[in-house]
Amino acid sequence: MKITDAKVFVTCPGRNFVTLKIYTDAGIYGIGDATLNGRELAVVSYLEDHVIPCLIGRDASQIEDIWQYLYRGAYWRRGPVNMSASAAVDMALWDIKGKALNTPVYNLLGGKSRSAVMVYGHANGADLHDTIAEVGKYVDMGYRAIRAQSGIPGLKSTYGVGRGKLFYEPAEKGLPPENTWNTEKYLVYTPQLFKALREEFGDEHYLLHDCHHRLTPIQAARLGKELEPYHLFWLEDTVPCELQESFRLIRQHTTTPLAVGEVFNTIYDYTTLFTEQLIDYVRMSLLRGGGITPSLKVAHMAGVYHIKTGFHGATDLSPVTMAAALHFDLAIHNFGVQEYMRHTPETDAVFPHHYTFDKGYMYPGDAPGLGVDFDETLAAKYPYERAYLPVNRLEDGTMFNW
Ligand code: CS2
Ligand code: MG
Repeated sequence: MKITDAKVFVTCPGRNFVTLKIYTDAGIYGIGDATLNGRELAVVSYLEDHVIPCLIGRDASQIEDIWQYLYRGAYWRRGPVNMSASAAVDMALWDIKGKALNTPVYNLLGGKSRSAVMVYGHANGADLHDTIAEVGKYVDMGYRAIRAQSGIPGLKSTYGVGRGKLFYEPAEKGLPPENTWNTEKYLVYTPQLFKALREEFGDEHYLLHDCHHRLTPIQAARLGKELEPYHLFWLEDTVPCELQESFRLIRQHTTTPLAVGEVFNTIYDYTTLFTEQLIDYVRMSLLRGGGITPSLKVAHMAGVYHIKTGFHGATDLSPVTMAAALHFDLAIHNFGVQEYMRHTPETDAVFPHHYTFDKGYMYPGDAPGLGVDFDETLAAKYPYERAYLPVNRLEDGTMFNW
């Protein structure tokens, strides 16, 4: 089965998505997600100008070889643009293989290891009262696991709290907006928030929280320690993750479970974190990590060190990545939880899919391949709109992390 053509589509049904469609001489096509939030067009060019010409004529069934060809063959390894492009190709090829063999992708990955995929939703509130109310909505929808983020008293706006309920969208149209940050205010407030949440909802639900890389190791240690009485499911991205060794200090001080990896893109970003058992959950998305093929290796290596998966599933990953993640989550042994930020109805209409949500769990469905499609005609009605993630500065103007 030879690859005959591949096309890239950019659409903005509320937010930008980049989609790759690979066609074969068997009349079967596959689709992959190539969306890189705020840098979408770089991946479009990488695919159109540098990847697609090398794909034509290759055997679509040779998924591992094509992945290695793109990774090793480029000479310039790693990086979010390169790996997102490779991920789109990889997802599309798994989709094609599933359709060719008339079976859902989870069957090709070893079959079901569980019957359902536990997901966590995002409860975002402007303040403590509002956040309690938002968590309550997720409790009512039947979620077992809920991430709580809140505006900080004394700070005008906070990344990760955002506009829109249920359809939280991190990027903003136009040029990057700026937030102002104060770590001390955040550190004082966050334990109060989780105390209030436990008092309101008891111990039944898993609670999660994302620090968005804003702490130093000793601040992360302090927060982890102060959150211990509220036994979080995980504390995510405490420090900027380039320095894996910084987790040694955090780990020494707290038993709060740690999750890391949404900005990582290869297995080499994890070697110290895994081998020294410095984290509990690996967060990389299938999209940022180069697709299903390399992510299987990351998950398997994590499993050796008692580390589970909790893959990224934000709205800036299209329903194609969501579908691929659900097949993956169903199949691997060391699955922990899957992030699920709901897409808008406009996005869901552009990407008709078989996956479903029921009482805090998701199911990829049994359609052959990934079970998600792309409506080109509808997509064409939503042209690309420039949008960026906000930037963050300290109160004195110093450029800071998210
Ligand atoms: C967040 C994301 O889902 C998460 O945990 O960190 O909202 C992330 O900031 C965006 O995906 C960035 O594009
Ligand atoms: Mg995050």
